[in-house]
Amino acid sequence: MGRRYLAAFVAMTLATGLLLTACGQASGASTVAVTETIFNITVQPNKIQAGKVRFVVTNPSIMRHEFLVIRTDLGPSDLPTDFDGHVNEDAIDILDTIEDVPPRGSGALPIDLPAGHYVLICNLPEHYKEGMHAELLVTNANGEVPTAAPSSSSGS
Ligand SMILES: [Cu+2]
Repeated sequence: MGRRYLAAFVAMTLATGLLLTACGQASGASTVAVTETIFNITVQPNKIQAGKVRFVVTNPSIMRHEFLVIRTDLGPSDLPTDFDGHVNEDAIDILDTIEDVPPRGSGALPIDLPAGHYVLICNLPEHYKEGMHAELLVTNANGEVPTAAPSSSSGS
């Protein structure tokens, strides 16, 4: 008799569990929910505090995607691209990647993010050019988003 209710309860718990772990499981890590579709990326929230971050990337679409975390002061659509519309991965600062976010699947990426300006993209052929890019702001203790450190241009 109670079986049906139990099943419904379990289903509900699983559904809300996603939301709850975002806040509950805390221990300092913030969860950023990313959704990759054809061809768009949404980020929730798109402004967080520096520190441990867990990206949970969901792909409800029927197409494979990937997920790149890039530190840059450039706008989401202003990254340097090759002739074929790829972002030139040698010319940008990639912090980490999920190589494969399967169709109707998901992936998770724990990462430690310093304060700064980030762009999240999918760099499969044409995907970036078609609009798969989004912005993420990571604030320091003062709530500011510092511009990139005097970084990669000063090669030794
Ligand atoms: Cu993609």
